[in-house]
Amino acid sequence: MERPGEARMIDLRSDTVTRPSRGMREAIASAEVGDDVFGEDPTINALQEKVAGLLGKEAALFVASGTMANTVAVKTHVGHGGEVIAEEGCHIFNYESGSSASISGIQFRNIPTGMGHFTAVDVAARLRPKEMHAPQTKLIAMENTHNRAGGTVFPLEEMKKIGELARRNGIPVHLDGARLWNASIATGVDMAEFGKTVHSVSVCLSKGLGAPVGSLVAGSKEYIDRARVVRKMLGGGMRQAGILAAAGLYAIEHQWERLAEDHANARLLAEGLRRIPGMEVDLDRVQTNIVIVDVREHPLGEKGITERMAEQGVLFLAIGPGRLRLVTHIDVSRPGIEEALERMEKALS
Ligand code: TLP
Repeated sequence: MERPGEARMIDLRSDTVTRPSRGMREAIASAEVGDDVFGEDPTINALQEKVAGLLGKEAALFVASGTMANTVAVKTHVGHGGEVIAEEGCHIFNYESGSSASISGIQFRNIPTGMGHFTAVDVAARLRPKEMHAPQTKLIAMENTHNRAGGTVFPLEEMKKIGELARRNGIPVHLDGARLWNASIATGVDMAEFGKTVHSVSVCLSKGLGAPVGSLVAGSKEYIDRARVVRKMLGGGMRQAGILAAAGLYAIEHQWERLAEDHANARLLAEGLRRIPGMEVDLDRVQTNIVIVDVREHPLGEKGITERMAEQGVLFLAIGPGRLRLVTHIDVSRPGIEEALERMEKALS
């Protein structure tokens, strides 16, 4: 879909930058609403039911953002002083302003990985002994797809093994599935298959799906009843927010399947960027809509490159020394990607 302004500015900073499509705005305008703190917003109720079903869970709860979804999920699982096993580069640990520590009072035990996914063996080695000197393992958290690793998919088979290990040890598992929509499209595996391996899942509507706002946490009915209290405590109880839920329902129906286009565009982008001297892309990581570029050998460095390309109307992020991140999404179609590549080859070769 071509959008006005695309030729001028190509924004690949994130899949969060998308604007609601015309159909989505119509769905928003005609949404039926009620007071959701009383549980009376029919559109929110419909969205929660829909997403719970997609994730193979009994219930789901609509929240404002992915960060709030993860915060509510963690706080509902873990009391103060608990330890959470999670991957080193994961979003919960690195990009949520320390909410798990400050709001839930937990500490992390991190697993370093290259590709963003760990194994049941990695987890087993980090379970704490049940004795008074040790912090107690209270949660295992996974991320699928893994943002910082480059949109990589956490393999279902390993998730199953981790889920079994966790169950044997009486520890819950949370999945940050902000981009589980992408994982499902990339693998052909139903989201419910991933969802069944864990106790709680968060998903975002405002990433690749293209909705303006909103995330959900899903789990058992008992868990979601407790999560609703945590959401209220955090000030996240919204009222006639069905106008937001309507965008989410529209996105699931009309803008989910098309993520395959974003994945194809990411591959095109990755292959093109590799032609620029000083830019390296590990194609094994380009499994969905994120492209991580290693520019340690490029004379301009990550900062110089982002600045020069911003002048040329192509936006993306430097996410660490020698690392760039480009994300494909609904507002940049294939010609937009080709144009971005052309401008980059010209300005950076
Ligand atoms: N990620 C954003 C930034 O915060 C980095 C992005 O541009 O990718 N889980 C994962 C895996 C995420 O990537 C994000 C957002 C979140 C949770 C949080 O979602 P929001 O931004 O809605 O709080």
